[in-house]
Amino acid sequence: ASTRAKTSGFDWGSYLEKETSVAASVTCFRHAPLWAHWDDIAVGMKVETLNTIAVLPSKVYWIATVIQVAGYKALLRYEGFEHDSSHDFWCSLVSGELNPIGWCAMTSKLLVPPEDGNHNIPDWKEYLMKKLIGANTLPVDFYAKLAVDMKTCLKSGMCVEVLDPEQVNQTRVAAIDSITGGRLHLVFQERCSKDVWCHMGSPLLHPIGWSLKVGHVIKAPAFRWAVANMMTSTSDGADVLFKPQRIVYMENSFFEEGMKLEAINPLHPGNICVATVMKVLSYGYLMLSIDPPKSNSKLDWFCYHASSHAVLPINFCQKNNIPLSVPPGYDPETFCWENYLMETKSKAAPARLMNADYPGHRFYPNMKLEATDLLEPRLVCVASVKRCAGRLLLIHFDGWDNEFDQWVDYESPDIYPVGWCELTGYQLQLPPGLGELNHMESSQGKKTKAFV
Ligand code: MLZ
Repeated sequence: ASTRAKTSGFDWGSYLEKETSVAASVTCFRHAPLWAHWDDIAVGMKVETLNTIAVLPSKVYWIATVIQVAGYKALLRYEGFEHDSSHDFWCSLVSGELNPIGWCAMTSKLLVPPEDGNHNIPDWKEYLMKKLIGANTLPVDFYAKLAVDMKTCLKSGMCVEVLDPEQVNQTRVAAIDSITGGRLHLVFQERCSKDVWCHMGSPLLHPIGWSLKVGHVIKAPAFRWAVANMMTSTSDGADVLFKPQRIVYMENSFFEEGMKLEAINPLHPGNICVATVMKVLSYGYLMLSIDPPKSNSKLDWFCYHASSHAVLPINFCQKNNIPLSVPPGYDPETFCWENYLMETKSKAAPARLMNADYPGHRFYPNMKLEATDLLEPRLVCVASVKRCAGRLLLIHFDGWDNEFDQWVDYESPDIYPVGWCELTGYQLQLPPGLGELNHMESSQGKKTKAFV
């Protein structure tokens, strides 16, 4: 299929065709614009769009049918081409280039059939009448709904607490520098080796005062809270935007210090490790450490909410056939939880405390999407679902070594439908080898960790 608008240099449509992959549907991503309205979008839907094969001096339009949907993108065929795919084209459903049937009449635009497709249609009017009966089109308020979904109440200048990119056991105060598609670029007041980029729904992001409230370490004197608080309260109170965590009942039986479990390693999100609960904070937050637990140095402790997808019961890996990262001195092949608990004189965290809610999702291996590299969260990359295990998806970054794979929750705000970057104006990272100019053929070997 041909492309008509080569705006970004990368064409998801031809990439999907080349890779013989499908894209995960927009309905898989709760935080994506138009998520709740995407059921209106279906193959067979008819739209009005620019007729690019007309050789007329002025702009004319024609009707096209959606023959494939891939994330926010659609493959279209002009009406009258029937089974002839030679002029099919990919277009973003959210770019404003596609309009509902009736739009030309309403805005006094000309509908002119393409000249190229001599498809023996003597009477276009009659032909169209037949084709349009019963056909769906874009809802008239489609773009209005998109505009609503693209809005955010967060503003640059607002302050938040966020995980310190230099030290995983503490948060620090940051200010919002810019917002793109709900992704925040955060900057720190004092020198920091890294800026932070995260979606406003990220579990790493908290309202001012959060650390104090839950008992988490924060790199900021009380003075800074006061200043930040003032700044936030003058800007509509950003904390209303933070969705409340799942309520957990911590009385009677809850996670206890010393309990063992399996957890996604925040510094290596492709690894699920043997971990220990080091401290139970308020409101269901836990400080964990990868085994062997380092009780003398708290620097490696990290915080997950008890309901986080990253907190997993023992034997989760074994049941799902995922290699478990075991403590040094143990062999992953022979590691046995029962023995390990005996040797370390510890208990396993009960599986019933973990969030096993799994209403099902529609992700399957080999589906394509756009995914954040959690270790370099400025980067949103061309990626694939490699595996599914319960709520978890193993994301593979196309063109990168398996070493870069990362586990995420199926509801993670860090994954997006194909075409999300184009919609929001965020830069999409292409698979290495495709280069800026989209040389599809010149695929080099897989990029390995040595390039970091
Ligand atoms: N500095 C690193 C960036 C890796 C980004 C990979 N994203 C999937 C490198 O160039 O290796």
